[in-house]
Amino acid sequence: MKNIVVVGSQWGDEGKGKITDYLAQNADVVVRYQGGNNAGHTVVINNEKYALHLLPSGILNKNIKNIMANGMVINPKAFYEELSKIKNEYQLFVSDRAHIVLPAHIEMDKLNEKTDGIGTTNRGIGPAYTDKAARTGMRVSSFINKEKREQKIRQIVEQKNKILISKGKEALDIDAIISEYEKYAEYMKPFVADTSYLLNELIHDHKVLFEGAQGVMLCLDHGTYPYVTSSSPTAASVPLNTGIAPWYVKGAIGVTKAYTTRVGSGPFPSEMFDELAQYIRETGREYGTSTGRPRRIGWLDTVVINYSKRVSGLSYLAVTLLDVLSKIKELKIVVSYNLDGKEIFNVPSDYEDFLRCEPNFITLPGWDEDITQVKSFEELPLNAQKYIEKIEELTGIKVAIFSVGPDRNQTIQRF
Ligand code: 2SA
Ligand code: MG
Repeated sequence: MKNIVVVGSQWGDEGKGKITDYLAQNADVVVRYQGGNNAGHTVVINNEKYALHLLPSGILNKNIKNIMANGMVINPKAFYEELSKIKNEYQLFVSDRAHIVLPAHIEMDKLNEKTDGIGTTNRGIGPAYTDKAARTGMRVSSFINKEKREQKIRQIVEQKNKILISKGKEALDIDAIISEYEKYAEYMKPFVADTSYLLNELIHDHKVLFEGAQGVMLCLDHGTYPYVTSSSPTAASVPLNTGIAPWYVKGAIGVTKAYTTRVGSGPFPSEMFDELAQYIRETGREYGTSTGRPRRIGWLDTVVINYSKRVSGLSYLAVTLLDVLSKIKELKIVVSYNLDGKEIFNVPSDYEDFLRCEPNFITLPGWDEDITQVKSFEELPLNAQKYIEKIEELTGIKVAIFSVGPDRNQTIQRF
């Protein structure tokens, strides 16, 4: 399929990076369209490990054009640090309309966390998008212009300093930021482009892969508000966040773990708290790549997947970390919730209602075999095949890809 989006269909960390890396082998262009360095995944190539937070997943392939689109918020220091570690040749374009994350946004994020308890990544993402919506933010095009940059930094940091001081925090040194950030601006300048223009030129005769960060349940509009991120990880947000017509997007691969995880606070009906949760956490190495936080663990929830399908659009599913479920005797899948004595099949808009939802499960027999070397669907133990087929039945979406380990060759495409 040409011009497809990879979206997380749960609460992030579904293994989008691995699926994007796999699909990028056939892509000409990879586009990040929202979020910033709150995302995170590791790519292993030739035994070399790269932690990507901000950069598109195609950055390690010199033939791929990588675009950081207008919907992103970019921390210039993180940009500098991440990109200067990339030793291979690469092609990168940064949108002149993307917004800039400053140290003051990070301080505000930390401050807000104390009262809001969202469990953010403390990367300044929410406050940077707040400034964007309030029309007080700084775009990349201003950032690379010395005069505009200095004026904007002064404006933004002065305003945040007032709040920080009122909360008993230390004010940030504006002149020090201005002088440090000059270096990052000069570094970023050669990559800056009108990426909407560029993408519109490319999209007709190139294969474009749009790379979502986080997951649909963390969407500012459709997620478990206020326990969400401040952008939209849905496939539906791609046109707006990249500057293309909606009809250029041909489909979406919804990535889902074979179970569910969540970091940060907020409702999570299928969450488990027993030793099995700990077992899955250790077996699946369920710790945040950006912050190292242990992830909360739960059973697969098809109410969530069906909801993601509706609000984002999911043409196919990619089921990751199937190997982690090996050796578990019985596997549960959420098929509906009970809320106030009624069975519901949808995600309630009020997070407090969602918190009160009691999941209804079906139970499937597990499998004992190690499946990490499996190369096709047919090689999977019968119960693993049935597990996949049950997901298809409950969601009405075909599982086109599944993965049985972190390596590129442990990702298996069925059709
Ligand atoms: P923020 O920082 O404002 O975006 O946080 C708001 C909520 O969004 C969640 N969030 C994430 N959830 C899962 N993975 C994320 N990225 C990193 C990763 C996380 C990490 O890929 O591993 O390393 O801890 C991510 N980014 C944001 C966050 O937990 C809040 O619930
Ligand atoms: Mg991640």
